[in-house]
Amino acid sequence: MEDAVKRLKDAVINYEMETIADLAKKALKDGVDPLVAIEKGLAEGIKTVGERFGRGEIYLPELVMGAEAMKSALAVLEPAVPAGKHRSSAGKVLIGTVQDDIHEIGKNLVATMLSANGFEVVDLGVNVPSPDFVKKADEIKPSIIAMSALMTTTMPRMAEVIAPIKKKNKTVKALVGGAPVTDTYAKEIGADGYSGDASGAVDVAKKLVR
Ligand code: B12
Repeated sequence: MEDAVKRLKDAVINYEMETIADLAKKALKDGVDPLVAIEKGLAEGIKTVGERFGRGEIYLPELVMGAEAMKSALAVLEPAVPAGKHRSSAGKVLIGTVQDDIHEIGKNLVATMLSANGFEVVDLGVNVPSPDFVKKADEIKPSIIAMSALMTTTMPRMAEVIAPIKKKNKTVKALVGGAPVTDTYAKEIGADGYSGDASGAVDVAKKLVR
């Protein structure tokens, strides 16, 4: 079983876009927990790819290939993530990746995990203009507004959304995340919660709506 997870990690690192979906299917057939396959396999693989890109060892086309490989495997694994025990809505979450940022993999994972755990999730997608977040929050009145930012340059967009939303709605909670985001930064911009991974996001979201 560990082999299957390691194999998925390597398949992202080696950009196996054609074969990785089959590997994911096989892992499921062999009884591998889809969440473990995602977090210990795919996510670790893309982390390695990102580090290589950061060190200048590989270039954008390789980064794109790694991401594409991860996405094909996710298409198989995400629907297999077991739903939480309670199906009644735990609360409404408005989620999206902030303006000028097109990274969607982590945001999608968080959205999947939240809905698997009973939250009603409205996903605005990526590169969401800050005013759109505010407008949609006004319209659907979520209990939580969740934002993802993957770049140091786009993190400040989260503050741009939190301030006006909180001004209008005193009870809405802001949950933030993404690789460069930290707990300290989250507090600085007035967010109510932060998590470094998708399972943690569910725990924090549950606490926020309690
Ligand atoms: C894959 C990837 C891409 C893919 C994205 C594909 C897609 N459809 O999403 C592509 C190739 C398109 C891409 C493009 C770019 N990228 Co890029 N990319 C990455 C990479 C390697 C991995 C990101 C990822 O998907 N990780 C896997 C997921 C599972 O992890 P995650 O996103 O961190 O999410 C987890 C947690 O953070 C958390 N989380 C995430 N969101 C949220 C939200 C909430 C509410 C909560 C609670 C938790 C949470 O839970 C998730 C699950 O565990 C990172 C490297 C890295 N270390 O992050 C670089 C990285 C983010 N990219 C980077 C850069 C520079 C770019 C480009 C500018 C490159 C270029 N020159 O064009 C463009 C940006 C375009 C834009 N405007 O957005 C830099 C950013 C540097 C910085 N300034 O901060 C990084 C750090 C790479 C590097 N080392 O230099 N990228």
